[in-house]
Amino acid sequence: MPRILPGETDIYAITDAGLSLGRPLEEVVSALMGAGVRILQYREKKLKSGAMLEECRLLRRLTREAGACFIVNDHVDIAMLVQADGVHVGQEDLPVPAVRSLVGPEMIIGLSTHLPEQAREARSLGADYIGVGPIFATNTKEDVVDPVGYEYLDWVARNGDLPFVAIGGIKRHNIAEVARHGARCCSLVSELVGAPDIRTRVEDVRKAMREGMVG
Ligand code: TZP
Ligand code: MG
Repeated sequence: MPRILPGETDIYAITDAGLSLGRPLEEVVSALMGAGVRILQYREKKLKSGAMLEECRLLRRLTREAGACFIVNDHVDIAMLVQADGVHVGQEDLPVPAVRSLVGPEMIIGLSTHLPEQAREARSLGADYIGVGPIFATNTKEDVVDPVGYEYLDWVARNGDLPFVAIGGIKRHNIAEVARHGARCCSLVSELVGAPDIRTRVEDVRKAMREGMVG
């Protein structure tokens, strides 16, 4: 089965247990997969490592069955243990070259960036794609940096040399505009996992994004 990479498909979903309206992770991720989402990141800041490992085993199975790319946030060890497709790190996490030395040449490494200098550096560090954001203010991430707005997104869309994923405060009402600024892959947390009807929400988000891509 061909591997889908971040940047190659419209929606990149990220889990958040606290925003999932009390529904079990399996239900949320099954709904995302059923709606055709093909990139999923496991992002969990509260659980103990053993519990995270169990959840990632489950998500590895669900994403594999759906033919989706599975990425683990922060936890390189767990990504390796469950044979995830990738791992995503921030500027304050383990440096990308150190992650690469652990995971080998095949695993996808994503790096969050907020500035042109960080985007320029990402390829030489060995990242395969970059996160670009937060585009807008968001309450989902606790230690989030100030919104970068469209200026940095425009810069990456014109000058970037890696696949990129826009993130931060992206909703169905603003995703067309984000797409108009050059994003071809958008990462959403609360807008997807917090939807009462996830399938309909994915359809709505996708439709809005396509409008931005053509308009
Ligand atoms: N990294 C930058 S912003 C963000 C992360 C993980 C959270 C985005 O969440 P939401 O709910 O889509 O604004
Ligand atoms: Mg991190």
